[in-house]
Amino acid sequence: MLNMGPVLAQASSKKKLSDDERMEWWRDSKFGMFIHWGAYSIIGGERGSKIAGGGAEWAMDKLDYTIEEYEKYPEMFNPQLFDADAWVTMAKNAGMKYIVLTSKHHEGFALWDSKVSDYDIMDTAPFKRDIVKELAEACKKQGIKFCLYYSIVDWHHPQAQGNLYPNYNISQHDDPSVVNPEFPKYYENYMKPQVGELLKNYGDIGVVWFDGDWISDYTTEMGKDLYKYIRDIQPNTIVNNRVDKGRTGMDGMNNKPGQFAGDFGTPEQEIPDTGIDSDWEACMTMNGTWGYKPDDVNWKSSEDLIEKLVDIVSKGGNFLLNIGPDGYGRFPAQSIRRLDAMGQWTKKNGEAIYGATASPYEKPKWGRYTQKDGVIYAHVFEWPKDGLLKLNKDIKVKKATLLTDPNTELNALTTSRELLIDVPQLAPDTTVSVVKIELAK
Ligand code: FHN
Repeated sequence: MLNMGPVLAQASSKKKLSDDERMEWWRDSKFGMFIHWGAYSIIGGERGSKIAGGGAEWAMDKLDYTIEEYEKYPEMFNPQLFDADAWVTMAKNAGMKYIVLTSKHHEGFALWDSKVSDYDIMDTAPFKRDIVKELAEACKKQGIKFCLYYSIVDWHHPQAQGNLYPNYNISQHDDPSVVNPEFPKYYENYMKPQVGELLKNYGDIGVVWFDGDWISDYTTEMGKDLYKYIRDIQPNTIVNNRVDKGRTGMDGMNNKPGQFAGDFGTPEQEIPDTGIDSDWEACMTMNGTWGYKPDDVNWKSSEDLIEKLVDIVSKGGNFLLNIGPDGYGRFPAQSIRRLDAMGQWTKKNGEAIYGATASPYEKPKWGRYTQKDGVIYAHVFEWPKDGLLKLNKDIKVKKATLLTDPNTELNALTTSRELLIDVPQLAPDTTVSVVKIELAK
């Protein structure tokens, strides 16, 4: 029996909600933190003079570790500087409303006290602290939704990684001509029970975020079965579309609505061109890697990340922005600086983000629109040099103000071609400035 502690023990089994009610908190949240953390965070994408290309969480594959060689990293995973409360506070201060932690990535190492496996934080690692539990408690205390990522791909489990079969290596997981007949046993006796542990022992789980759906061994029958299994345990949990086989490439959208299980699409490292009439969440890295990789200095600027948040919300999506903590349990300083900058912006402009949706108007050249409760928010990326903001003429203004200065009404004039709003010469924000337009009935 796990000692869940007082906070999680209070987790309730609430009444079953309708789909719209179930999705409501997630749709309103708009901004979440992805955390890629595991034994790969010690490796940092480097092995001798070799640097892994792309994501450092793929170190086991990219740097050619055998299972035995790789096992020594979980055996030394001892992140003494891990502080769940501090992580949650950083997410919260950035304006994020939920956290998705990689409970087990492709490497197969579980960050919680799994009774199904010894390849976990309690039995293999010297750390011997249940990371999932600590983070779940910290989220609950600070009012952030706690969510878990789980990888279907498992390079460590003998029935999943397929090395038992001739000419099969971990990079060939997506080759349909290579079938691993042992995989269904891994699914039934290992993967499903592990997912069950996560849903039964850590209180309410906001989202279960699967990954690794592309491997040919995993079937749509398994996906539908898993989705039902999860909702039977926690009826109100939300599950991403990678639980099944419906996503298309990296765009993550479900191309056949209704045919596959899953509650939302998961575009990865990209933002759709226009709004999409279904739930979706774009996940993205701050540099070019999900797992910690000091060699990667390709950081997106804070301004760029703020614009991406706005762009996504203006198209009806959520933004899941990644952090790759190091092997000691620290967020990279570059990530912390970007979280701070996003927090300063969301504190001033959050009204135009949380609970907002796509507007019916085409995106303007100078920025984006969001809308909520009879208000259009004009997010201006490029402040007009002539002091005249040109908007869609169908927007009927009752009152226009700067979001950060509600007492100064701005003059508005509709011409035959556009709506003109007279704005101050100087942009109120150094990144995205927001003009609030209350609509006439
Ligand atoms: O292979 C993974 C990758 O490491 C990372 O976890 C991302 C996050 O969406 N998903 C994968 C590929 O789709």
